Amino acid sequence: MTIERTLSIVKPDAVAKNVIGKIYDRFESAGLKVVAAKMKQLSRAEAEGFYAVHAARPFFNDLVNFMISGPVMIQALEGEGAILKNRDLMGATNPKEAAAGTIRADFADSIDANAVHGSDSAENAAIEIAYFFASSEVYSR
Ligand code: IDP
Repeated sequence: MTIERTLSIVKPDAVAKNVIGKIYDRFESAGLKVVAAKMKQLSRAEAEGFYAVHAARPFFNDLVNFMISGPVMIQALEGEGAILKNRDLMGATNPKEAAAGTIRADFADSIDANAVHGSDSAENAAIEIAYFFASSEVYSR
């Protein structure tokens, strides 16, 4: 395994539920380090740009509206196999299908309001981290 970085977002539903700390605990307990973090209310343009790959999907507008409905907590996570490890911690996109003990099984309500985002590849992780953080804001440790 190599040391990787991945981009994670605690989505508006989980911020509103006041479970940022509980979700961070999942990351840290699994050996992932928070190496950059910021709370932010995304603009419509920022959310549309972030999810541009989904622009043609029928759920795109709902997704963007949800992502701008409240502040999000954005972080870069670093650790061995961080991308897959974070996806495992998150669980399936639809919380009804998410394995027991995953973040989405425990904190998400629906496929729309599903608590967290996590990069799905090394290529996307690099793009997504750079979307939200300058390299000087990422503290490798
Ligand atoms: P992921 O977040 O597990 O990587 P993606 O397929 O990349 O899932 O989709 C991005 C986000 O779009 C999901 O987290 C979810 O919030 C939303 N989404 C995906 N599929 C649907 C759907 O069929 N209906 C409504 N929202 C969806």
